[in-house]
Amino acid sequence: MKSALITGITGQDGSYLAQLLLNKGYKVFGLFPRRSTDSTWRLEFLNIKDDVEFIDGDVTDLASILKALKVSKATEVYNLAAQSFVGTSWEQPILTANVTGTGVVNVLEAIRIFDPSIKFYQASTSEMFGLIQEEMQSEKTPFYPRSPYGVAKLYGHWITVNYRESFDLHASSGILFNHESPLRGIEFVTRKVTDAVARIKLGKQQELRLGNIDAKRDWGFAGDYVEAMWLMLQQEKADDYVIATGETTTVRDMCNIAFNHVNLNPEDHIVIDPKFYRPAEVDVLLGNPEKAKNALGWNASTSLNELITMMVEADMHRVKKEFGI
Ligand code: NAP
Ligand code: F7E
Repeated sequence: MKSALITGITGQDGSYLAQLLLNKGYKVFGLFPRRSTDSTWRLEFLNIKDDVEFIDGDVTDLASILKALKVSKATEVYNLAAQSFVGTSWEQPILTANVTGTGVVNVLEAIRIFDPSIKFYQASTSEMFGLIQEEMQSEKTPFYPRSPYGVAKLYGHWITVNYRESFDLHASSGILFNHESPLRGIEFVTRKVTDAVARIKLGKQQELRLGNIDAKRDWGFAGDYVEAMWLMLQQEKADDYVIATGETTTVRDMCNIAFNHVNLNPEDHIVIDPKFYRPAEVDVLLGNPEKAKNALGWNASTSLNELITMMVEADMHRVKKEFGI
């Protein structure tokens, strides 16, 4: 039986990836940082919490990663751990650098020391393109990060490339554009919107306060994107791939989809609040997934309409349950 170790297993992608790997017959281990409250709700939602094995550890603690490699005997390591909220990265830039940046080299060093034949996946991001240098971003587009998060991720990306080139590690970097789901954290804009839409529809909230609704993102479904991570580690040679839908939409239009689904008018509820503006914004992102399509046979199979509808429905269900409606 193949074993895999996932850092960030309790996050959105970690949970979907764990489910995918379990379905493929892997034994799945998760590096589990200590938290004072339970952080396993996503694994419970997918009904897989008891099927994965947690190993105490943190990506800022090299010794704990080494122990996790030893205990799990993993042949594939997926490094998804991060302080991943862009807004918070201006409030906690050093923590973001330590976890999202230096955390990557800790995992790579652990692999290099323990067993360099272990395959490695790094969760890179379209945030590295930031102030875009080309209208459609591909693996060849120069980077220009715009947040401490983007800067930390850029280090993670290049150190992955460097370990591949220096030590011949099977280390791949997936440059994933925004991907969402009913398991998305509530602070990210899609989930903030779908949760608010459900609460407004059910009479539990009146307004939705947002920042820059002219920003454009290339949004896909997380369930589709974790498949691409796995595919990268099944290739003979490690490489870097952009994972995206190839379509971009404003936050405003994404809101329209969510509100329209439950017959509400967004203009009656959205309030622009400068509190949610960022010190430096990424105005537009649009990914070119051609390489992944050709080399991995990967395609984004969920439209933004389907995705947002799925999220609104899930939040309607949750809010009804919360209020016993
Ligand atoms: P997420 O929901 O924020 O999950 C992050 C995970 O990392 C959580 O399980 C978190 O645990 C864990 N973590 C945080 N600090 C850690 C530490 N010091 N040691 C070990 N684990 C730690 O993020 P996601 O949306 O699933 O994204 C997964 C990865 O892909 C992240 O690296 C993110 O930056 C990257 N990415 C995401 C997107 C996207 O659109 N979703 C796009 C491109 C790249 P706690 O919850 O207990 O803190
Ligand atoms: O913001 C705008 C905001 O926080 C999207 C992370 O997974 O994807 C994510 O980063 C856009 C931005 O995601 C609000 O200014 C307007 O332009 O949902 P978000 P993100 O910053 O794109 C990348 C690929 C990652 O790698 C990250 O880890 O929406 N926006 N009003 C708002 N955003 C939020 N959060 N809240 C608002 O009220």
